Amino acid sequence: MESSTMTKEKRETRVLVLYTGGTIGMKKMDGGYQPKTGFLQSQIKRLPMLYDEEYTKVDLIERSTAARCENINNAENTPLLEELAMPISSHGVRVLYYIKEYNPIKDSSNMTISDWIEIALDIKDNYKNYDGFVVIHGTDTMAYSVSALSFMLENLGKSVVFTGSQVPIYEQRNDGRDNLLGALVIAGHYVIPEVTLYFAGSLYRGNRSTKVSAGSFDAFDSPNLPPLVTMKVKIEVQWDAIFRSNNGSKFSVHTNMNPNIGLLRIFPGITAETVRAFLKPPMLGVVLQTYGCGNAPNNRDDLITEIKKATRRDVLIINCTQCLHGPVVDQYATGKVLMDAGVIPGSDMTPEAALTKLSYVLGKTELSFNQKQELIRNNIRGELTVAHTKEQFSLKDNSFIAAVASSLQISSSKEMKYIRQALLPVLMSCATSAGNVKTLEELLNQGADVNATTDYDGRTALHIACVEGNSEAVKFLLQHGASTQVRDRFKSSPLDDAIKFRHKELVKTLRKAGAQLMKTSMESAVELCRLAAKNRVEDLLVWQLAGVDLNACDYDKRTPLHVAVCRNNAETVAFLLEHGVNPYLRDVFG
Ligand code: ASN
Repeated sequence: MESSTMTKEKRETRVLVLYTGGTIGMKKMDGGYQPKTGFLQSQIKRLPMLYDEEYTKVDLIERSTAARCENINNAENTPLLEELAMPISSHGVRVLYYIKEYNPIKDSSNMTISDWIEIALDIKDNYKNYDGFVVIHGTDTMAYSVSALSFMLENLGKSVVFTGSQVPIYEQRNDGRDNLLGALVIAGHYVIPEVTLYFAGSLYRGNRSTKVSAGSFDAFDSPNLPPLVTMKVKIEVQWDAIFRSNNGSKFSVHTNMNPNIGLLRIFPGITAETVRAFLKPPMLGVVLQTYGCGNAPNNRDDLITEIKKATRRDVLIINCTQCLHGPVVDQYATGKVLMDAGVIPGSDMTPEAALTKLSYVLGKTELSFNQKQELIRNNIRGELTVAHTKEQFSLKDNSFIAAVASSLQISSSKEMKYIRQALLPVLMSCATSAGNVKTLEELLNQGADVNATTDYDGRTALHIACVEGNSEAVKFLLQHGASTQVRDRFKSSPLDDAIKFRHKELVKTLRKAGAQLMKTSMESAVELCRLAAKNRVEDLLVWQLAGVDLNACDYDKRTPLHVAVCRNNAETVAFLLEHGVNPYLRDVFG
C-alpha cells in the first residue's frame, strides 16, 4: 500500500477490526435492539462481498500457520483471531481481516473515556502487525470517540477508520453491509494516516464529523471540511486534503485523558449562577457553545465576570459556535468580550473535537497553562482551520519553507491544488539554496517536479545547488531524477554553473551522473584560450574535469598551449603538458 496509489505487487493486506458495539451487530430482542456476542461475525460470514468462503476453505491450516509465523494476529492481549478474507478487489488486493470483539460490546451511549483508552491501546499493541485498522462503533457517540482517538494516536502512519450503521447488518434493508465494506476497502487499500469515519459512501476526517441524523442512512456530516474519500463508481481520494500529523517520530499513544471537561451551551437568559456552578472546580476545560460566529451577550457583566474568574483559575475555555457551519471570528463586540475574558477562539472545530482536544491537552501535565492554550489554538490533527496570521515570513528561512511545505499537505480546498502548483517550484528553489535536503524530500513527496523551472530564467533546483556548491543537495537531486542536461534562459547547464563557480567535486559528481558539456569545440577553445592567457590554472583544471578537450583550437587553429607559451605562462604550460596536450599542433600561420 502507498499513500497515493496502490502497490501492484502486494496482493494481500491485513486489517484489524476492533468491534466495540453499536447497532450494526445488534439484534431485536424484548428490550429493543441490543448487542449480541458473536452475532456480527456470524452475519458477516453470510455476505459474499465481505467473506470469500471458497478462499477461506482452501489451505486454511497452511495460511493460519503462516500468519502465526509472521507474528500477525498474535500481539499480546489479543487472542488468536479468526482470519476472514474479502474477495480480491478490482485493484487486485485481497483484504484479510480479523475481528476482535470487545467484552462487553456496547451501545455507544455507554462509552466512556476508558473505552477510548482501550481502543487506543489495542491499536498500539497491534500496530506493527496490521496494515490498517477499522473500529466498529455505535453511531450515537462515534463523533466523540473518533475525535478523541484522533488526538490520542500520535504520529499515526496507518489508516484508522471508524464505522457503524443505523440498521443492524442482519436486517434485509441495512446500511451496515456497505459501511463495513467501504471501511475495510479503505483501510485495506489506502494509507490515509488519520483517524477517519466512514459512513454512507463518504470518508470524513474523524475530528471534523458529527452525527446529524437519527433517521437517515446519511447519519454523519463534516460541516466544515469536504469528505476525504468519496465512494463513487471509482473511489475518489482527495490526497491534497489528507492531514499528515506524523513528524517523523515513532507512533505512540497518549492515554492520560482528563475527565474534568464539559460543554456549556449558552442561551438567552442563562443565569450567572448556572455558569458559576458549571465552571466551578474540578472543572478544567470547557467548550462554550456561543451564538453565530462566536457571540455572547456583551451587556451581561455578571456572566463575563464568572467566565473571567474561571480563566484566571487556569480553566481552559474554548469558544465554539452553536451553528453547524462556519468558524468563530472576532468581528463583533459580542465576540470580543469573550476573548477579553480569556476565552480561546475555537475557529471551526466541532464541539466533539473541541471537547476531546481539551481532555487530551489537559492530560499533557508537563505543559504550562500557556503552552496548553497554544496547543488548543493550533491545528494539531486537521481539526480546525487556522485563521490568517499577520506574522511576516521570509522565504530564506528554513523553518518557514518547511512549514509551508507541510501545510501544503493539509490543504482541503480545491484552489490549494493551484497554489501548490505555483508554490512548489518556488519552495524547491528556496529549499535548495538554503541547503535543506529534508524539505526538498518532503516537497518531492508532495509531488513537486524535480526538474521544474523555479524562476523566470528557467533555472532548476539542480542549477541552484550547483551555484551554491551544495554537494548533498546535488546528490539528492540527481538520485531523484534531476536532469543534468537542462539549460536555463542563458543556455547554461548545471555543469556550466559548477564550472563557473569552480566546484570541482560537483563537476566530478555531475560527470559521473552523465553530464555532458554542451559547448561547441570553438566555444570551449575561446574560453580555454582566454584562461590560458590569464594563467588561470585552477579554472583550466575544472574544465578538464568537466571533460573538455584541452587541444581545442580557435579560428586560427591556435590552442590554449599556443596562447600560454606566447604569454610565457609557465604554470599553464606545465599543466597543459601534464594533461597530455599535443605540443606539435600547428596554427594557420604554420
Ligand atoms: N444506539 C446505537 C449506538 O450508538 C446507535 C447506532 O449505532 N446506530 O450504539
